[in-house]
Amino acid sequence: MLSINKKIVWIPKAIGVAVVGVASFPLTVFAEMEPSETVVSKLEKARRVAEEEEAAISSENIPNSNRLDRLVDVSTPHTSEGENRAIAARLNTVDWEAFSVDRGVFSPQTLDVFFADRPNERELAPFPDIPNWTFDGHQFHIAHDDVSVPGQWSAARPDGHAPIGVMGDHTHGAGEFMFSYRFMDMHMEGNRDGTDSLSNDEVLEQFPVTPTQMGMQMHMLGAMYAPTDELTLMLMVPYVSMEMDHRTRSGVRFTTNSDGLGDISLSTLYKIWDSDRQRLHLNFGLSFPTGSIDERDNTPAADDAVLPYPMQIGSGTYDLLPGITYLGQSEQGSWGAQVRGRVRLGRNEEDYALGDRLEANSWLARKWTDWFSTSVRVTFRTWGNVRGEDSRLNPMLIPTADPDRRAGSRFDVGLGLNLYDRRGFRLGVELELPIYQSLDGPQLETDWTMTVGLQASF
Ligand SMILES: [Cu+2]
Repeated sequence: MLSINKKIVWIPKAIGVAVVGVASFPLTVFAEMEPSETVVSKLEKARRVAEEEEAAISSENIPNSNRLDRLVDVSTPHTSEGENRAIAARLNTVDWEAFSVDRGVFSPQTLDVFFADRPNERELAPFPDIPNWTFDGHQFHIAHDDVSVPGQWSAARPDGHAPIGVMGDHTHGAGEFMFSYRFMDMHMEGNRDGTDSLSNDEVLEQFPVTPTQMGMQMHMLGAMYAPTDELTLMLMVPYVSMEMDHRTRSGVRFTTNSDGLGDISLSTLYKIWDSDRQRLHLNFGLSFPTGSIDERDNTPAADDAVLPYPMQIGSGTYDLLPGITYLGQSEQGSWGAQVRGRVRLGRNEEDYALGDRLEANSWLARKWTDWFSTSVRVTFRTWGNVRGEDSRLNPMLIPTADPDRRAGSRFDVGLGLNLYDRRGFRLGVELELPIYQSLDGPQLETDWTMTVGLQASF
């Protein structure tokens, strides 16, 4: 049986609350370990009663075969991931029906676990939907998107994923899926040459037209699947919309818009190291030219004019996406670093290629509770000028049409928070603010980038 010196108390949920009476709760598996009434407040009981009624509706779905005494194994610490997986599997086949007969009252739908050393922290999770259970001799880990193993990195915590603005930061355990949605909002206002700000009038001394501000919104759908513990596949589908405001020398203001499906990418993430709560994986992806490079809009110069480089949705090229990611974790928090590149292969149909890009990230996250963490990230980005030239554009008219005024580099600081629900849902928010940027200008400077994302693992 569960070893008593571990002081684990399993509190079964009651189906027949009405029959047994609220006052009889909590029933414990082991009579000698009954927690005091203060552990479960009256409020908590009332909430449970409501949950019982819900759970009872679908309570026919009871796993069969093994006896509860299979739980005996989990009181022993296990060190290998394989052993823990085996235990996880066994817990999923416990005969909760038999348990309920033995103990009188039990709902198979939900399992509550109290830790004697942390009596106010209750682990509540639906059962038998949880695929991964582990026990490290001290506490239970109820993990949905990864198996939590002592001494090893775990995704089953709020800081188990990087700040939401980081892509391809984590791999998954074999057989896991993840779906994600991110919304990114970027605002650029004012021009800059090198690190110096330029007024609109200063830009208009060099060009007949200047961009004054630009907004970019991106909806990014992501899917991840891990065929093995080492290999994770990732698909990313962006939808982009952009808006750019301009002023001409004669004082005319106008706005151009573009939107559409961006460049879809398919990546592989390959874990090459996993020990001492640290991980390392290689990122390797390919971006496909699914985004348009023929976006047009009306301008004072021409109706239905081809829009300049930064207003095009796609690159028009196949891009290689190499990278390497390092992750580390402690009880209090996590950290990581990632270097990613985007290398354009050849030139597109208009005989140009956007500049290659390099992005280096490092972040530090503090886990405040089991469900909440905050993060600080520093990112360095550098990108090149356009190679070749889109012959449909006039680079003398506006700086955004000049292939040699596209490069730059920037340091950003990102402040983020992650919320985690142990059923496998996450919500992340991150605000990135530039602390340094140097641009081949005149070029619009970035003011802020906001990313909000939802992730669900199965
Ligand atoms: Cu994922």
